[in-house]
Amino acid sequence: MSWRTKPCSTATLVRRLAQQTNFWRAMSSSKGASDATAAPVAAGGSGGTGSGSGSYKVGAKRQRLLAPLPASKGGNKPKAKGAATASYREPGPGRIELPGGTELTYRTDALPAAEAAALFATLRREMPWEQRSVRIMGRALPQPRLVAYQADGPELSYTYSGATLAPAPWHPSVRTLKALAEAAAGTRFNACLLNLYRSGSDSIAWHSDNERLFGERPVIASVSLGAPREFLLRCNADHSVRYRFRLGGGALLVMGPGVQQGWMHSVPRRAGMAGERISLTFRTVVAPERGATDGGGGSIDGGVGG
Ligand SMILES: O=C(O)CCC(=O)C(=O)O
Repeated sequence: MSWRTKPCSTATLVRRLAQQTNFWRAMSSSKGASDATAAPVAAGGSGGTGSGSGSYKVGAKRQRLLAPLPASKGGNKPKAKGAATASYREPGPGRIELPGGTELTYRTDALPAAEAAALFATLRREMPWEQRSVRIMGRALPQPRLVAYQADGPELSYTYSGATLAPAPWHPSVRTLKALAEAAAGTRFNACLLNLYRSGSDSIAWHSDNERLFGERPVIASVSLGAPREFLLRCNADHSVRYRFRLGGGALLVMGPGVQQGWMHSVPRRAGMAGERISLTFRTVVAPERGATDGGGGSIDGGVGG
């Protein structure tokens, strides 16, 4: 496969990220407490999960909350016990310690806005996006988003929800973002699943990426481009323990070791929300021969996030 665009400078992006990483390290060690101590924001608003506007306190410091997102319109009823009373913690960017000893790294500006917009346009145009059909309880259904998959080699195929993705070679822009994600996560990735959410009607249901081909405690890093969407995280042991992040263009989220074992994540449907979003989720396939073996962490397309 050949690509039309020139990649942007990996070195510049990685240097910038390293500077930010040092900044966050300094911040988190001086702050002492993790952002996860932020007071939870109760779910509310009209039928949704809360608007997320206003401010909240982290330790002694007051922080501005995320800009409001449109409230959900039905179809996103939480199923789990305790979920009806769920409230969401909405930490600011930085290193976030989750209950249970795992952690996330969250950045809102890993890429400058102009670069994020240019990368979105390139990948929107040049990726071989496909809408897959997945088997849910014996029925074939179209996935509510488009996907593309790239990896180091053809042996790194990825099977989930009963369908196999054969890897394409790296697109230069994806390779650039891989270097950015690797610098943030401190690990090497050999595969990337890209998701294209065409509007608020596209989504990804509660799931964890704990398939055995990713090994015991995988690190997964995502880069977001395009329109902002909510990314939700909930604790397997207590579904009322939840976090919400607003992943706008240029945001980066690293889910550290253990997150896929103790938590599920989703990008819920937000009917009426316009704007396309691309997420690039970088992973390391360690056991390609186990590609078809599900780790049992929930069906990626079996429900609606929310
Ligand atoms: O779009 C996102 O940020 C999440 C994607 C995701 O959960 C996945 O690809 O497994």
